[in-house]
Amino acid sequence: MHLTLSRRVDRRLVAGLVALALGGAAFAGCGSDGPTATGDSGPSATTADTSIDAAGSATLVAFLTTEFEDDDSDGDGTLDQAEITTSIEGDFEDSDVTGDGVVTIDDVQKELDDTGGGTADQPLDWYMPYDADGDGTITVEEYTTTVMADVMAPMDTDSSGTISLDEAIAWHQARIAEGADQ
Ligand SMILES: [Ca+2]
Ligand SMILES: [Ca+2]
Ligand SMILES: [Ca+2]
Repeated sequence: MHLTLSRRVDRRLVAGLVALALGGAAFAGCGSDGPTATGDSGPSATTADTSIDAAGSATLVAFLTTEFEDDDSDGDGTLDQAEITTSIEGDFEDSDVTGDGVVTIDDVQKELDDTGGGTADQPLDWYMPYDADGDGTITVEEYTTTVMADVMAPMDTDSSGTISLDEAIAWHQARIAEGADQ
């Protein structure tokens, strides 16, 4: 997975972020491209089904399939622990924009500088909820631990220790449905 920090800056996406994570592109596609009829960006909580529409779902599935295949380095159709760890560490490296081995508010600011501006004027955990000890620095250990606990473990619904594409899709669809509720 290649989730850039800029995607995570969107607070709605931060919750999951990760590995098979909330591809901002997929999320945005679901939210803005679908023929939702109302055209109203306000909370349209009247619809019983808050899940994404068919067009959005197809976008999500295509995105996740591509990301999944990238991470499934042995091509066996599941992500094992080694593949998951590699993916998470790759995401971390992508987030460490300054390349100093840790993620801090400086990385958020540099990402903003590189992608169109803005000021990182909130605590680090506002942008990236991985600073477990609250010291203003996200280490690869903190990042990996958080992602494993908050994303990978819940995603592995059959507790097989590996992630299937179906599990990844189901998890993301559920997160998006939650987002639509808010
Ligand atoms: Ca595999
Ligand atoms: Ca850094
Ligand atoms: Ca920390």
